[in-house]
Amino acid sequence: MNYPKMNYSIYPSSFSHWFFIFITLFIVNINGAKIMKTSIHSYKGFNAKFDRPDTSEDAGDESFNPDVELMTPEMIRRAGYPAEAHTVVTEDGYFLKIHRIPNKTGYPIFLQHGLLSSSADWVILGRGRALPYLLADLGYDVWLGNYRGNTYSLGHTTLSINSQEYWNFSWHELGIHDLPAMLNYVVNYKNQQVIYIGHSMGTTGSFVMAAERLDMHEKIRLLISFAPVAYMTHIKSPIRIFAPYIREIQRIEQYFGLDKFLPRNWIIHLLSKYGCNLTTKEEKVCENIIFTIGGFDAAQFNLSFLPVITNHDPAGASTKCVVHYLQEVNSGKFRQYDFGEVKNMEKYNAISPPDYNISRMSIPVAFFYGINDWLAAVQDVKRFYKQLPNTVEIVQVNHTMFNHLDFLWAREAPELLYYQVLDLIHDQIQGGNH
Ligand SMILES: *[C@@H]1O[C@H](CO)[C@@H](O)[C@H](O)[C@H]1NC(C)=O
Ligand SMILES: *[C@@H]1O[C@H](CO)[C@@H](O)[C@H](O)[C@H]1NC(C)=O
Ligand SMILES: *[C@@H]1O[C@H](CO)[C@@H](O)[C@H](O)[C@H]1NC(C)=O
Ligand SMILES: *[C@@H]1O[C@H](CO)[C@@H](O)[C@H](O)[C@H]1NC(C)=O
Ligand SMILES: *[C@@H]1O[C@H](CO)[C@@H](O)[C@H](O)[C@H]1NC(C)=O
Ligand SMILES: CC(=O)N[C@H]1CO[C@H](CO)[C@@H](O)[C@@H]1O
Repeated sequence: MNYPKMNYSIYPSSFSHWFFIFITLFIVNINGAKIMKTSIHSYKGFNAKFDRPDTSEDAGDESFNPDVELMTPEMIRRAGYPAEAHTVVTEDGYFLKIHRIPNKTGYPIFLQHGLLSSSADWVILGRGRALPYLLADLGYDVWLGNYRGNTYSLGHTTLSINSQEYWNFSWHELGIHDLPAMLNYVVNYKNQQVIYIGHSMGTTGSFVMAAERLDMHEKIRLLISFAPVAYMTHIKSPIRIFAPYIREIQRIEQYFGLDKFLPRNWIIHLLSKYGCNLTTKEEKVCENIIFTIGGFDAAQFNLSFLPVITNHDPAGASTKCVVHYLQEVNSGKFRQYDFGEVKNMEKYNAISPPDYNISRMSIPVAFFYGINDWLAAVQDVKRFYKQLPNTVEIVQVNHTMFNHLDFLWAREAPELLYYQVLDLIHDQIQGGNH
């Protein structure tokens, strides 16, 4: 019998793609820190520092920034504010930590971090500059959420954090489980509505919640979105080069269990303590690695925060969160996770995943975006905003280089962004008291 001629080879034709992606993911996930070490290693003067034994670390070492080792509540206390930590459990069993700068009589404001981030990132700018402190100074009750899988929210009622099942979530689950669990806790605690401020994946989760959890609508006074991410068609971040290979990435993820994206480990830890305390020129190396994904704005970034930031980030996330974003780059839609046709049929009873129903997102929304943002591109942000049914305002930050991370760490973030946000919050709360 004559079989149709096919292009047989030992490897499937996509093998080289596969291989490239596997190696890249492998490097990024497991050995990323080592690569950093190697590249920085080649800089003169680094060896002596890096090879210094790790034992001398804190005591009497003047090059050590005290915020490097601190947990969020300790950073808050060091800045002169009271701090609390509250634990909640989600419907699907994940333990989450909410940090709080309490004010019993204050209106509750809930802040939610983005991808590979944690509550610590909100307070890095320090007293008189960081948004949580500005809010606390005005008498608000400030709550800082932590998504599952980050440094502070590791733990589950039944699953081990080393299991694949634990890391089996995308930002869909963050939106339908994590945010409702944390916000319900705050709403019940205060017996009051909350104002929500999200950054990056903190906005994505809130959009999922607004579309899927209609029971949450009455509990949230206003969604304030910094660098809103829903549509991703126009992202400029280099991570978009992975988007065409997303199917392969998912397959590799299945086989090799790359379920946890960019884990924190001791090398990153060590690097952040000594590795990034180099000359200004050498510090650029560290900068580039951290800022490659989000874009960089040298004028707004204060290098003295670098050791603190590298120690707290990346704070851990699931590979599925990244994969779900890359699916959006390809599809041009804001929709649920794509499991592949067979499993989509099983789960959604359709070949493609369903779109999130934007017309249902009736919580009032205010957008703030930067025009140099590599992840939340202006076209995507505006397209999404126009479709939302209940909008308050959309504001372009008045700075040509303002990027994704400037929402947290820009030198002039208070002047360019936060003061305006404080006015908006004030107006909203006053408006409701008429
Ligand atoms: C709480 O906020 C009020 C203003 O709303 C302020 O007068 C009070 O001092 C604050 N309390 C604390 C403990 O900061
Ligand atoms: C991950 O979750 C999906 C459903 O969301 C399920 O079909 C799949 O079996 C899970 N995989 C693992 C490894 O738990
Ligand atoms: C950078 O941060 C340090 C430490 O918080 C601060 O002392 C310094 O004034 C900041 N520099 C600028 C230019 O903002
Ligand atoms: C989206 O939500 C609106 C309002 O609840 C509803 O009328 C519409 O049928 C929904 N669309 C889809 C595709 O489910
Ligand atoms: C934007 O900033 C420039 C200078 O940095 C200033 O002249 C201008 O008035 C600002 N525009 C708005 C709308 O605030
Ligand atoms: C930002 C920072 O910690 N800089 C320190 C780097 O290390 C030298 C000594 O090696 C210190 O003098 C700097 O203060």
